[in-house]
Amino acid sequence: MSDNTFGRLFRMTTFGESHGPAIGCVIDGCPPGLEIDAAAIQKELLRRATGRSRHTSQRKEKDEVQVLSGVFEGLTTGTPIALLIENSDARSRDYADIAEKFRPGHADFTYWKKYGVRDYRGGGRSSARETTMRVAAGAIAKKYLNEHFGIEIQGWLAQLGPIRTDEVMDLESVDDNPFFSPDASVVPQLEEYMDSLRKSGDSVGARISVRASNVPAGLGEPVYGKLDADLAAAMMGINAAKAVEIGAGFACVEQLGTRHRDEITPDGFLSNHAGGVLGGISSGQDVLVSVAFKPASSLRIPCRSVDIHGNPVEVITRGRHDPCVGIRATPIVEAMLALVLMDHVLRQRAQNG
Ligand code: EPS
Repeated sequence: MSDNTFGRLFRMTTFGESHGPAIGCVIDGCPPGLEIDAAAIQKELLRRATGRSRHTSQRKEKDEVQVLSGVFEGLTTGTPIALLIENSDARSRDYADIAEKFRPGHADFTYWKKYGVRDYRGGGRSSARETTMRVAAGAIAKKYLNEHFGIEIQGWLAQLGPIRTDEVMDLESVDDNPFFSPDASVVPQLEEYMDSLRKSGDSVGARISVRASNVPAGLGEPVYGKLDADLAAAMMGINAAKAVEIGAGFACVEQLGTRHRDEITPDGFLSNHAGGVLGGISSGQDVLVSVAFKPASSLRIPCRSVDIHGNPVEVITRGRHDPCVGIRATPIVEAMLALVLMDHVLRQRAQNG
């Protein structure tokens, strides 16, 4: 399986499967001298972890990160940073019934078509467990970006199924509820919706938004390697992502040019429909990205499918699944934004000093 590496100058290569002994990554290209605070990495990992509330997968993993290399006396040395998390609560028997069946809407169909072999336990390599490493590497990128540029990255749940959660924007409260909602007043409604969804056995989609502030102007390449193109690729590379918007996104279809253009005054821009990127290059405005996550496909409600021999079968997926994968996606979206900005900061330094 190729392409397990993300980034050009700040390169993260991940490995491992959800039900293998461990999941890990090697980060190549991290500048030396960055203080690595294992507690800060751990904090990010726990924001993403399963079992933080009854609304997510109940798999119980400590997600304790081990830093195996690249750090000496608390500082990065410029050598590869290897991170490892052991898997301790995989329950592979849940997957025995679907070892030769395809879950409609799941990657197990296309993995089989591509490789003719698949690790069916817990989705194998296609499992969202791989995102632990994005979050861990993202925590290092976040630290560098913050220390060197004052960049702050904050994500939030903008919508869960039919419920909008971004009408009141109190970003300080995002980490105070298990949904990452910026509006605390909708949390009871989210709880009720999720309780009833869980009972029904179905799943639902969500939209996550993220903002990076204090991003310097000039990041991104003008033709290939545009900052917004790299952001779109990074976000679409997250499990279950189905759409990405930068700034006004699809709303720009209905906007007139006089509204969409962000007028400029000596004191700065008057709006930010561009989402902080013009011509593929950061403008110095906040970078704004939104990602749509589909309803997950591992459901206990029976459905029609086929097995690997093409025979019609009924599929029921057992196990400890997320009825809304978007609930845990906020730290992952933040991490991918951090990884893209980190890469472009190093690329900008390489060419422009
Ligand atoms: C996942 C299915 C469940 C989740 C898992 C993602 O895994 P399993 O059935 O193997 O327990 O628990 O999420 C994690 C383990 C994690 O750390 O995010 C999937 O199919 O993507």
